[in-house]
Amino acid sequence: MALTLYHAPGSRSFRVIWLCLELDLPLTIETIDFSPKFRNSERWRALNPTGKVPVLRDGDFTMFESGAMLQYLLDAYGGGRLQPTAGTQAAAMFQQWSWFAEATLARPLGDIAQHTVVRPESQRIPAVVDDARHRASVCLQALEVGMGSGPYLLGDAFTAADVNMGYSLVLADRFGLIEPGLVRVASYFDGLKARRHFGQALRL
Ligand SMILES: N[C@@H](CCC(=O)N[C@@H](CS)C(=O)NCC(=O)O)C(=O)O
Repeated sequence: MALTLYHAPGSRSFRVIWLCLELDLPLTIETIDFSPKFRNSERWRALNPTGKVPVLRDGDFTMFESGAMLQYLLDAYGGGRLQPTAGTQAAAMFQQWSWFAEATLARPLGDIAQHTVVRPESQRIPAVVDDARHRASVCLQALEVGMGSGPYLLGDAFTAADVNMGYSLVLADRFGLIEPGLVRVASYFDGLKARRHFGQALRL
């Protein structure tokens, strides 16, 4: 194992750092220049053809997509920790919430980020932000009614699905979307934030 994460503070690389801390896996972190110029460079595109962050290396193996990185780390080095047994209903829920976190909830959150922070001001469209805030609220409401009584997505067991969701909730919180009515979501998020490695990962 020779894990290197190409990281930008505040980005989805948080998921990989948090999981490695929870699994006690040794990880070298290289903080990259998040500017569009660097991310569009040939050097970065060779590692991640999408021009996005993060990238994970394990020796001479390289991959992008943060959720897939988590699955790789669990399967290669997790020894059965932080994920349910494949083929069970718990594993189906693990997949449901992991995919929901990135493919459904993080989509509108990404649109908000693009049109408030990432793109140059001249390319930002306020109507996209309004629409994305609405779509994100619908997703958070789905989490509120769909997640059960917790404390984690799969009940008592903390899993990597919570790591996937944790970053999406960091973003939602950053955009002021965890509103007072989202009682379960707020208490779930508080529980994630109370984990020692959450704070440690966020500070890197
Ligand atoms: N689904 C991808 C999303 C990657 C992504 O959107 N990364 C953001 C940072 S968290 C980024 O690089 N944004 C810059 C851009 O899209 O221009 C993943 O989970 O790795």
